[in-house]
This record gives sequence, structure tokens and C-alpha cells, in this order.
Amino acid sequence: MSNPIVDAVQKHPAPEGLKYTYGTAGDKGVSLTNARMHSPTRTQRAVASTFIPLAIGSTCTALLSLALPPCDVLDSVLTRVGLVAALRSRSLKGKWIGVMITASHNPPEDNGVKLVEPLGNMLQEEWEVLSTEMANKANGDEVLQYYQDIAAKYRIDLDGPARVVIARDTRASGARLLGCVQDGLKAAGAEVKDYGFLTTPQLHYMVRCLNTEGTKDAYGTPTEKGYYEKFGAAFKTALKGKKPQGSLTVDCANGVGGPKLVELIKYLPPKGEALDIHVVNDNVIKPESLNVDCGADFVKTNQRAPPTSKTGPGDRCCSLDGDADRVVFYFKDTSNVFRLLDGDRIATLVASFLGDQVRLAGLADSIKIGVVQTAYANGAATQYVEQHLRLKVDCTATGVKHLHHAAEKLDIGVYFEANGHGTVIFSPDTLDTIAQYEPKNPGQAEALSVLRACIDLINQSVGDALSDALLVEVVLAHKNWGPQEWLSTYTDLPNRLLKVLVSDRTIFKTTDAERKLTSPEGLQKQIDAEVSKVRQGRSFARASGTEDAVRVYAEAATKAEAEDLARKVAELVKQAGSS
Ligand code: 16G
Ligand code: MG
Repeated sequence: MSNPIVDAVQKHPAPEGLKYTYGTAGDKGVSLTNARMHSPTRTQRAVASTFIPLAIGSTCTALLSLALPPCDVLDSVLTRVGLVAALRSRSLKGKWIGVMITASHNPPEDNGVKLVEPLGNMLQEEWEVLSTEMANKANGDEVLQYYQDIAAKYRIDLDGPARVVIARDTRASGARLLGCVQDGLKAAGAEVKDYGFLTTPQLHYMVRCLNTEGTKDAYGTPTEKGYYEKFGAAFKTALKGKKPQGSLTVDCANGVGGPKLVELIKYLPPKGEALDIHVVNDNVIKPESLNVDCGADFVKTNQRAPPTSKTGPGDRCCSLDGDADRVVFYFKDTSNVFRLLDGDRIATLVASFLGDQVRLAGLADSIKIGVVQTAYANGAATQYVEQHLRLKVDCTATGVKHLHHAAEKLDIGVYFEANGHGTVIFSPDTLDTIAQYEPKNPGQAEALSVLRACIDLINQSVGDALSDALLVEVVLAHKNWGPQEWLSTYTDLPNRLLKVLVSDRTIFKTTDAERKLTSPEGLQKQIDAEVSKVRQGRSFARASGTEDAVRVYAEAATKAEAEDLARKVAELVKQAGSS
């Protein structure tokens, strides 16, 4: 007898010889970069480079040794993700679950999918494992069996409601993959809302709005207009009549952030009254231009502006990534030298501002702010937060979900990765305190009103490049700063990031938020010895979660020392990886 789940799965059969696994916790042998590098033909490259982030922070990699038409690689996975999304929703009594089809900053031919939990946060780790298992089941019968096993294990009522929200970025393969997810959702009997094209953070916003509608925690109206109205109004209120200096040029990576920013601008105070925004690299008609020579990843990795950039000295610019959940700022100084203002800089700027507002509002005794970073944060940024701002710094492993969880433990948690992923989250108690506090004088009232507007302006479900960029503008306007003043708060230690190819990256195991290696034995001691030879030295090595490589980071008092240290540590890693 035919079963709709078996039928849907058979409609999108899994390609033979493919294994799908997480990126950030990558399994032995699964190698994105190696597969790319060793796949000379166009077809093979496209196939091998396709990856599947099954949840935020966990990239799922498709590795194969045979060439297949690229379009087939993800179809089977997307149908199964539809089934998992329906199960996850049923396990939460019909709460809305989000499915976002995007491969973020990766090349246009790649694609992937993320699942979003009801409050807009990332999928629970236990369900990441279930998703991965499901993605690797061989055929319809196995999938159906596993579907029923999950239902039995978690006591899920398969006749209960399942609700799923979907959106996608502008990649050419998105439409087809959407069909594959829908086949899975339909087979599972889920109610589906398809929002078409959205940025990843917009999808997170919709999920949170839908699940909180009509409650005391209502987050907003679950429509695109609702998103623009909420963030647009909060921007205006937070500015308090202050006008940012100059203009802001936003490079949208030729991704979905472009048209969405153009729309958002219509809800911001008119040009001349507040911020003048120039939108560049917003060509979504040519999907093959996505992330090519532009976008946050290009700028951060190459430490230079996109070649198309035409701005002059002192002009503020920022770049989004392909799904607009990441942003970095930059400008040319008076000597025409490129200056990057990355996630570390955003975190320090925002933490200092929120700290001031909390103090001015008279709430410093009841609300503590903390900053969450990863080991990649520049030592000077960490020192600035601890010694100048006198705020606590937590360090977590790489990956947004780790930072988010650490920030959730704070009253106000400011978290950013150096690469520009990040946001600020306020604890429920802090939100209550700020909502209920009665100001004692006009100064307190003013600061309180700024704080309340910032809470609305910050997308607390996930890092949102558009909301983060507006927040930066608000802070700069209040401080009456241009990018040079922002840069002058501290001086970065010279640093160097290297990638080392090894035969098995899984032997590189770390502890202490990836700052120390526990394996291979003896390697950490050798690294420590090198670090001690340079002034203000710091270095660590960690296996990448998204590429088959070990990353080496080093910083020191001078450029020469930092580069030398990085080279020496990379050499040690290479030796340890080949023995
Ligand atoms: C993923 C993560 C990012 C992290 C990067 C590290 C999310 C949404 N993305 O892109 O946060 O910085 O992986 O890559 O969590 P790596 O392990 O290859 O260094
Ligand atoms: Mg992204």
C-alpha cells in the first residue's frame, strides 16, 4: 500500500555514494575544501561544494567521490528536512518552525537549509542529530521507519497540528529546493506558510512573531511590512533627533539583503532628516553574481573593499553577506588605507553605548552587561572591554549558537564573532526591569527611552545585518562619531589567520573554548613555546567545522612577529598532522 511519506521520499531519491554530515562537528573524512580542490571539473566542483547547514552553526557537508548533476544533491535532503520540521512542530504542540533555504556567504551554486525553533533561535542540538540521521536514510521505507521511531521516542502525536514557515534567498536553485521541502511537508500533513524571498533574520523574525502573537511577549506583526515598520520606527525613536554624520554605503553581496534593504529604507526617516543610505551590489537579477567579489565574507577575508567600491576617504561602508545575517563596516582613512570595523568593533561600540544608557537610566546596579566573543576576537578588543569598559568577557567556541547560549545567561549579552555574526540579547528579567522602571529625572527618562527603542531595534532572535547596521548608526549618531573616532577607541594587535591542510583534521581536539589543543599530544606545549618568544603573543589552532583544514590564528605586538608566529604554529600543525 502506498504511503505519502514513502512516495515523497521516492520522488526525490538520495544520490548514491553521498554522505551528509555536520560541518561544525565534522566527521572524519568529510571534506568540503578537499573535495572542491580535488574536483577539477565544473560539475564535480558544483556537487562537491554543495553543503547543507541543518541548523545554524552546524554546516552539513555533502562529500562524494562521483560526479552527479548538481541539482540532485540536495533534493532528497530538503524533502527529509520537511519531514523533520513537521515532527519538530508536532513535538511542540503545533508551534511554528522555520525552514530557511540559503547557503549564506558561499558561492552562488551552493545551497543549504536551516531549521529555526519557535522563538527564532537555532535548532536544538538533539534535533540536529535527528536531522542528520534522517538526511542519510537510504530510501522511503527507512525514512518512514525513522519518522515513526522519532514520533515514538518523543511521544509525538502524528495526528496533531504541524506548522512550518519557509523562506529562501535568491539562489537559482532555491525554487526547486522549495518544491522538495514542500513535498516533505505535504506528505507529513503540515500547514505551510511560504514567505517567498526573505533574509535569514527576517525568517527568524516571522517565526518568533507567529509563535508569540496575542501573548504578552508578542514580538511584532508576522509580515514583511510588520518587520519594516517595527525596525524603522525603533530606528527613528532611538536616534532621538540626532543625525548620523555623512552617509552609509551598504554592499548587499548581490543577495536577498539588497531588495529588502531598499524596502526597509522606505520606512526610515526621509533622506536629509536622518541617515542617507546608498545601496550597492544589490543585483539579484543575476544570481551568479551572489557573493562574488563583494559581501561581508569577501571584505573580512581579503581585508579590502569590494573592487566596485567607489567611496572616498572617511565614507562609511558596510557589507552584508548573502543572507544578511552578518555585517562588517569599513572605510578608507585620510591616507586612503582600508580600515576594517569588524564584529569585535561592533561589539565594543554597542556594549559601551548600552553600558552608558543603563548607567544614565539609573539601572547600573540591577542590570549587568557582558560581552561574548570567540578566540578569534582580537586581544586588544578583549582588553578594551575588560579594562576600559570594565565589562565581563566570556569566550566560547566558534559558531553562533555557542555565543548565543552564553549571552542568554547574561542580563544584557552582547555577542559578536569577529566575522560579523552577532546581536544583543536581553534576559526576560532585564526586559521587565527596563519596561517597568520609573525614571527619577529627565536624564533617566531620556536614557530609558533610548534603551527601550534599542530593544526594539535589535533583532533578538538572531544576528541581523540590517538591524545591526542601524544600531551601529544610532550609536555613532549619539556619540557624534565618524568611523575614524570609532576606530580610534583601541588599536588592534597585528594578527594573521592561516589555513593548514592535514590528512585528518579530527585528531585536532581542543578545550578552553578552542584556545588550547588536547590532541595531538605535545603540540600545545610546542605552540606555547613559540608564543612565549614574541611580545603580546597569542596563538591557537582548531579544526575548521566547514572546511577540511585546521585554522591557525596568531597575534603579537608587531606585524612581523604575528606573521612569524602564525607561520611557525602552522608548521607545527602540519608536522603533527602528517605524523
Ligand atoms: C559557520 C558559522 C559561523 C562560524 C563559521 C566558522 C553560523 C551561522 N555560522 O559559518 O558562526 O564563524 O562557521 O567556520 O553559525 P570554520 O569552523 O570553518 O572556521
Ligand atoms: Mg549568513
